[in-house]
Amino acid sequence: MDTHAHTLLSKDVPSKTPDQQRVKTVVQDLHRVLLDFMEKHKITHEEYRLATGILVNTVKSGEESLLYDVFLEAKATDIGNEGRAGSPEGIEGPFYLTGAPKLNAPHTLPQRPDESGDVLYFIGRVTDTDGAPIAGAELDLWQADAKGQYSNIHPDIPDWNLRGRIETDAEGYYEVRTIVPPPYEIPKDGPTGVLLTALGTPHFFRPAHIHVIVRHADHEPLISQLYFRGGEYTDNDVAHAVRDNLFTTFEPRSGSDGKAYEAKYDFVLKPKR
Ligand code: MBD
Ligand code: FE
Repeated sequence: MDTHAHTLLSKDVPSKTPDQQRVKTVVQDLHRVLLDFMEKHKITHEEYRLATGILVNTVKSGEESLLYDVFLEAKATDIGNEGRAGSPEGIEGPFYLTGAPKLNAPHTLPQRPDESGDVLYFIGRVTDTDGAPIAGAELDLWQADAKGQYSNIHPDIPDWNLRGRIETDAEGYYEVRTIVPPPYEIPKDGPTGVLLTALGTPHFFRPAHIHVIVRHADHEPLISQLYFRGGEYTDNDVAHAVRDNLFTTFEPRSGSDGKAYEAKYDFVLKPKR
């Protein structure tokens, strides 16, 4: 990861101004928990400086979001999913960028002429919580290439490669052609990898996945991340973010010559109040 600018673009200001009493309550409690923790373990000044150094290094290496997303994001997403109407959310991860190109039907995610990877058709339908189809819903998609790298983040990939925005048709259906992504390996040599090593992680992988944010003017946006049934590391994701209701049905696409697959997932959006 080499770009602080892109991190700034995507993780800029919170969309809502946080409630000041809520901020005070949770930050005070976090502070107390950390002080209790330091007392419990008799954290020395040397250890304290090591810890602040790790946080500084995450920023220097562009891993500040990666670190938190690997260790903490799934918990926030689970809490948001408690009692939630409509489809569950999945973790966003560190690599979302606003402003991906809008694509016209038939949709194909931007890719190099010789893009590696098996062809994948990602298809499904978007409905509301009453089952009514939602026409013109936007799916803002991003995924890794066959080497497990994301455009605009990792070097030597054309801008916006395997990132794009598509819309559902009049009956709420969508279809986009892309490639089957591989598992994603957290860099071993950055601060996140060093911490995982210290914890004795058996591997550094996340299972293959497709990221998508589904939006429609009259509905609440949905941040999702879909996995492939039977895929490697779906049982032991280093970010602990796989949930049973985030699997696509993944199968060979019938009638197509060569290797092609179809992954299907239907989204349910909840109306804005
Ligand atoms: C990813 O692609 C991702 O989605 C997360 C959560 C962490 C690292 C890489
Ligand atoms: Fe990802």
